[in-house]
Amino acid sequence: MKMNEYPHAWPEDFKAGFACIVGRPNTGKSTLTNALVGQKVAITSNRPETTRRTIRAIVNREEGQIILVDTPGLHRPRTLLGERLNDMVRDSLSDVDAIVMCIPADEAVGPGDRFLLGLAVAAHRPMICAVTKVDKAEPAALAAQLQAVSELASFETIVPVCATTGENVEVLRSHILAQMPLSPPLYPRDAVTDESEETLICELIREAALEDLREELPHSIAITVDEIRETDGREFGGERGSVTAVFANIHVERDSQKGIIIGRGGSRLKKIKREARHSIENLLGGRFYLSLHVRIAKDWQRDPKQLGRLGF
Ligand SMILES: Nc1nc2c(ncn2[C@@H]2O[C@H](COP(=O)(O)OP(=O)(O)OP(=O)(O)O)[C@@H](O)[C@H]2O)c(=O)[nH]1
Ligand SMILES: [Mg+2]
Repeated sequence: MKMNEYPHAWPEDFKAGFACIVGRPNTGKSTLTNALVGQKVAITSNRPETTRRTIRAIVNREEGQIILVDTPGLHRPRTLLGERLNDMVRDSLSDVDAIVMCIPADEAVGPGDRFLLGLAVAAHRPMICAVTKVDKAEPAALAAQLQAVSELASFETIVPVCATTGENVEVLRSHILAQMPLSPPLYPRDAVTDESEETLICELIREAALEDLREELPHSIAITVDEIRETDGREFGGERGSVTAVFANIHVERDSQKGIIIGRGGSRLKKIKREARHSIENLLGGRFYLSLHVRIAKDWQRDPKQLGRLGF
């Protein structure tokens, strides 16, 4: 490798490009994205349809840079929101240098995978298959799944991977990088995402709010931010020193849901605040103060006007 003479030099054979991560809901796309980056950028949960916007997360290596595009899980839409989420997946397929399709090791390949595969094939990009959650399958079942996947399409490569233990994550990273074109770095080489502070804050608040929720409630939650400003901690009765104050709203669809989010004596909302602040400080650094308001946006998932206001 011959370095050029600039202070922020990169090798002449440096590669950089985009790879989107696609798959059915809950297949481990966002967990895998974070594992590939080596830091939590995308939110995750054990509920399907957690990811609601494409999130760019950046993998930096000596020999290259991969901009991962984590996408919502492709599913059969039941609401206008669902249709918008699927549109995001379709759009991202056409704009990348490689497609990483996630199929879990512990679930049979089904019509949802085949439908997505059809879209991916039509995008004419190199495709890699990540067989995710290998810790959840016995060796024989995993072998059968790898066989089934290999018969599905002509993937460049198939990598069994476990995002939670890190097994084979480096192997997958190298295979993705191999598909990237020769290019100088596209982002600063210490960046982990190019999402705005506001987007990341909204996502992390939603992740905290999703925890422990059941039934349809996770789908009913949306977050907006009214204001982010720098201030002194004493303004909110905290310690002296600079603090970023965030004023945000948690939108739900019904009055009964509002009560669940707030919890008895406000206990649940307090927990959401504490956990969201913790993860925001971890990702963005510095001290944060969060003010969260729970509001009702009736049936927003089906209402084009409200969807627009909530950023979809
Ligand atoms: N056991 C195990 N669980 C995993 C693994 N990867 C992800 N999970 C879990 O699977 C669930 C879904 O993970 P996500 O990363 O949110 O899945 P996703 O595909 O991004 O989901 P959507 O954004 O809703 O489409 C979470 O509870 C994860 O902790 C893995 O390698 N092993
Ligand atoms: Mg996700």
